[in-house]
Amino acid sequence: MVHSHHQLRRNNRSTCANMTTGHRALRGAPYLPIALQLIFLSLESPSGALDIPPPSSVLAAPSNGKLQEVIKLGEGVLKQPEDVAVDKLGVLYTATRDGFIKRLHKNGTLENWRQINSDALLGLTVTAAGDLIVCDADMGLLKVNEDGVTVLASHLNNGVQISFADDVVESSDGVLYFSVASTKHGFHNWQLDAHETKPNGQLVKYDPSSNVASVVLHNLGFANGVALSADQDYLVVCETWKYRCLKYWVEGDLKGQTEIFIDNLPGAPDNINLAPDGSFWIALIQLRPRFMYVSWALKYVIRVFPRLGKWMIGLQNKAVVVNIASDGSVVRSFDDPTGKMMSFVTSALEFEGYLYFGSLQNDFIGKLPLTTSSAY
Ligand SMILES: [Ca+2]
Ligand SMILES: [Ca+2]
Repeated sequence: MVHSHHQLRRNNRSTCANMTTGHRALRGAPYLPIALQLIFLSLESPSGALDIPPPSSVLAAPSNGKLQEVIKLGEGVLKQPEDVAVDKLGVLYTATRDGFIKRLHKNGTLENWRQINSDALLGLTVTAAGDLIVCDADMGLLKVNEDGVTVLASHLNNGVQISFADDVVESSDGVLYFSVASTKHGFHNWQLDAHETKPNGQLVKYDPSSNVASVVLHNLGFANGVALSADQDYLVVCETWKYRCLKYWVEGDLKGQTEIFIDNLPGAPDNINLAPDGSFWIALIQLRPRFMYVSWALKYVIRVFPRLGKWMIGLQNKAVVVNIASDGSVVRSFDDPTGKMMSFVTSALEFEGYLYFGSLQNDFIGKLPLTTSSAY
C-alpha cells in the first residue's frame, strides 16, 4: 500500500521523484538535505541580490578563438602563473603555485630564480630600480631582487594585517599601489567572497619613504588588477564581482576622485596592464554563478558548508581578454570559447608585439603575436 502510493507520487510528480533520488545520494551528509531546503526557501524570498551583474551582451564581441593560437611557454613547468611582468631587458617574470619566481630569458631559457615557499603568489611588477614586487596573498607585499626576498609591507598603518594582496603597480614617484581583493576571505576561499553583499576589497598605497601602507579606497567588490595610465595621472583598479574597473585620479584637478573607467564588462575583470599605446589589456574570468540571490539562510549554509559556497561560483571553461582604450572604449578582444588551449586566463601583458597570458588553470604562459589587422 505504501509502495503503490509512492509509485503514484513518482508517476504524477517527477520533480518529487528527483528530490527523492537527490536525498538518497546525499545520505552520507545528514545535514545537507536541511541545508538544501534552506537554500530553496531562501531562493523563494531573496533578501538581497548577489553582487554579480549579468555580463553585458552589448560589449561581447563575436568569438574569434584567437587564444587557441597561443604558443605555450614553459609548459608543465609554470604551474598556474597568475600574472606576468617584464623588465627593461625583456626578461619575463611570473610567480607559480609551487612558490617560485621564475624568469624567462629572451633566449628561451627558463630559470627558477627565487623560491618563496608560498602557494599564494599573485600579481607582480618590476620597479624603475629593477626590483620585482610580488603580492603574496598570505604575507603582503614582497620585494625580490639579487639580494633575496624581503617583506615590504605586512600591515597597514592602522595595525591591521594585509591579507589577500592581489596586484601591484609602481608610480614614477616610487609609490606602490596595490589591491587587497578581500579583507574577509583568503585566496583559497576567493569564491566565498562573491556571496557577500558587502564589498570587502581595498586599494592600498605603500610609500617606501615612510614605509607606511594606507588604504586609499575601500568597499571595492573584490579589488583585483591595478594599472597606471601612460601619463600617470590616473590609476585603474578592477572590481571583479562588479564586472567593472574604476578610475582613481592620482594627479591633476580631479586628484583623489573616483569614477567608472569601464563597466558592464563581458566577464569578471582580473589583472590589467598598460599597453605601449596607452590602452589597457584586461583579462576577464568567466564565472558561472549557479545562484543569483543570497539571503540570511544561504549565507548561513555557506558558512556551515564552505565547499558548497565554492561550488556555487563555478568557472566556465573559456578565456577572454579585452583591449580597452584610455577613453574606456573597447578596441578588440580575444577568446578561447571552449578552453581548448587556455582557460581561467588572469592576465594579459603586451610587450614588443606579443601578448603574454597568465592563468590560474594552465601550466604555461601563453604567447600570441599581435597583428595590426583591423579584424582584431
Ligand atoms: Ca601586474
Ligand atoms: Ca589578480
